[in-house]
Amino acid sequence: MSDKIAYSRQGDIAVLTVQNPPVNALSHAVRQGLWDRMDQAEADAGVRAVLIVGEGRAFFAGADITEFGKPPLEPHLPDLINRIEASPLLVVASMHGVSLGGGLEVALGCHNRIAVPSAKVGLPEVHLGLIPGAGGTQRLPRLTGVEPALDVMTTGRHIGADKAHALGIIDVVQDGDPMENGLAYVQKLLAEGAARSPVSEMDPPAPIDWDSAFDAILARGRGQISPAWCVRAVQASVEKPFAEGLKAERQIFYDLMQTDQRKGMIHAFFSERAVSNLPELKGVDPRPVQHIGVIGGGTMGAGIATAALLAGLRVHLLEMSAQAGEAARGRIAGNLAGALKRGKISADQHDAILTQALQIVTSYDTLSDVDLAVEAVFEDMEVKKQVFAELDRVCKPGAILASNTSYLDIDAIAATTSRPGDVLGLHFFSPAHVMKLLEVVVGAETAPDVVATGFALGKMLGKISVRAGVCDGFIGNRILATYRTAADQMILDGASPYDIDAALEAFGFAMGPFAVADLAGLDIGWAVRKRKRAEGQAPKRDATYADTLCEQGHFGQKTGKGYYDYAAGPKARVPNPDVTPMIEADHARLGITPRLFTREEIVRRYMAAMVNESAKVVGEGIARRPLDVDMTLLFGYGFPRYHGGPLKWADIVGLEALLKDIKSYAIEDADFWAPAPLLEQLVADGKTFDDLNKKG
Ligand code: 3H9
Repeated sequence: MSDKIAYSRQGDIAVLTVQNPPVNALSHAVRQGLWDRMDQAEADAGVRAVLIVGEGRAFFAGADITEFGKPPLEPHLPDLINRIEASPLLVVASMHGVSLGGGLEVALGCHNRIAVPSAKVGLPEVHLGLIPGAGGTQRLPRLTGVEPALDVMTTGRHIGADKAHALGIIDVVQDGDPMENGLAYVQKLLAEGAARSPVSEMDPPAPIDWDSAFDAILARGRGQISPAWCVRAVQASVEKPFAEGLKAERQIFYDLMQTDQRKGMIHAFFSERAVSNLPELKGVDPRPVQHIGVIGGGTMGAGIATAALLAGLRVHLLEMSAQAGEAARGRIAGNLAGALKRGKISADQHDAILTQALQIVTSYDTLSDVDLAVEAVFEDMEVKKQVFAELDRVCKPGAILASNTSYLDIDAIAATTSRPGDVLGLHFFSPAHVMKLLEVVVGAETAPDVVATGFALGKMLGKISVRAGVCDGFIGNRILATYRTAADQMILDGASPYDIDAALEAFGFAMGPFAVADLAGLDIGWAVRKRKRAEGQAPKRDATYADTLCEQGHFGQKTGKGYYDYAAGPKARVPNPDVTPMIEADHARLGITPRLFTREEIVRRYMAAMVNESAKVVGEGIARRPLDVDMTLLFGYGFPRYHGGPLKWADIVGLEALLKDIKSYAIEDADFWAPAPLLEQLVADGKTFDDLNKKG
């Protein structure tokens, strides 16, 4: 019999304790164990009730995601839950930690539910490209009504015990030990002679306008389909008898299981966790970091300082003058006010951060005690070198010196110090207290415990940290530069920025590249292009329409105009009519006859450029694994999660066909479209990018 479920007797109560660390996922062994222990309890003379309780961190975190995509093994979770619910014994769930997905569905199959106040429940299957598939879409609406149930399952968010109680999901919330609470609750129910109350026997809730709800949720999903399908499953709970509703849910769940979106999202789930799990850091202890110095209090420096302060670190922020320091304090105060408003910190924490944890300083000498200093000054090698010379002079031995540069050579920066082993890049994304990505850029001399500290700091700040090697732009900006160039080249060939944005927004990006450029500020790209031209690295057909926009003072949203006109507000963009003539001037200058691009062709070229450069980044060891690229693009560049990342997407659409496309584009521009050797190798070997992830 499965050792995942311990069986014990407490008087007339059989206690089933789930022991499947780390999070009690409902694996095959757990399902079988629960089934067998239910049989045992029903055959055990004198048992009148069953208490199900989880050991360790959770009640249940849901179905075992590692089993998805493999042939399902009996007992299936919906059958197990039906079996629990149909038991003649009174069955009670005592919940703590999380009860998610199938975990909540098990609880809904029990006759009563008690939870500790810190418990959280949710149906997050949509984040895996699925819907709840073990009765959640049928039982939850019977308890809460349709709209709250749809909110829970289409957002996938976790709900605290009190809210869940108010919604009718949990019967009792009580502080204390889940086992003791559960036993006392079952005893009380038995003493009161409480009848079993299967949720499936409750009346279905009132209907809503299903088609409008489906359409609205589909539109909100930006191409992701599973949230909308929750509506159809819940509709079945209202319109069909329970058993038929379950069948409808099962069919939708099964259909979604076959989709590429499910594959992409499950890849994202595991990659998000694997990305900071580097074999080279096994057994390497990070250096302690409690106190950091931030050099520069502009948007980026203030964002980094905010992230550190919100994580409970002390921050010395250095600015060049008292006035600039006050401006930086204002930016941080603004960020913290936002955190207070969103309930991320209390009023007391907010005040303590501003009065105690944050110090604005104007002299490098005050940084002598910091554990780590990160500079976020102007993106210029000479300026960076001066900053590092000062940090090298004042920082204590063992302090880590980090640069937030987006492009510049960390090795060259490190070489100007007496301690290159203590130097690394920590590339945050703006706004740094919001964006999840952190590139930990490892130089040739960076010591392993310094790398480990970069990852430990990322974890403290709640970031997804990715290891990157040194090259122009590291992982993310290097790939961005290439697919942006592909977009610019398409414009030269005849596509409009608006067609390109529309095609990529339909692909699932929140914003197309030209809307993003407007948001980030067109001056950034302008500076890069000027630098590249000065270094002799201009593309063969060098477009100038974007420079013309900048020369006229249009830097995007911050000046009210860029590719789009924002006169009616940042969200109400309309194409800027001045842009098309600028592009036409490039066509005339370069002697190009523009041609039409379909949306499909736009996506295909843009993605081919992204994948090809990504493969080069992996092949050169700048990213260690394909999943490192996928997570960089997902968390820093708005890549749609349901495609899993560019290299997962490439695996799904097929590498051979992609390589064929790239070779056909190379006829026009052999340098830009030179196929990545790694991509050619994978195609020759009949392998996928994901095969390289599995090697670890
Ligand atoms: C479902 O239930 C479908 C049903 O409706 C129908 C079925 C028929 N399975 O995140 P952490 C692993 S769909 C397998 O680092 P935390 C995770 O990979 C499921 N493994 O910890 C990691 O492994 P490693 C619906 C799982 O404290 C380790 O546990 N449920 C599962 O930050 C620790 O995880 C969900 O979608 C799983 N279900 O967060 C919940 N869950 O150490 C998904 C976790 O090797 N899980 N692992 O890297 C979560 O949201 C978070 O993991 C959780 C813990 C909040 C539970």
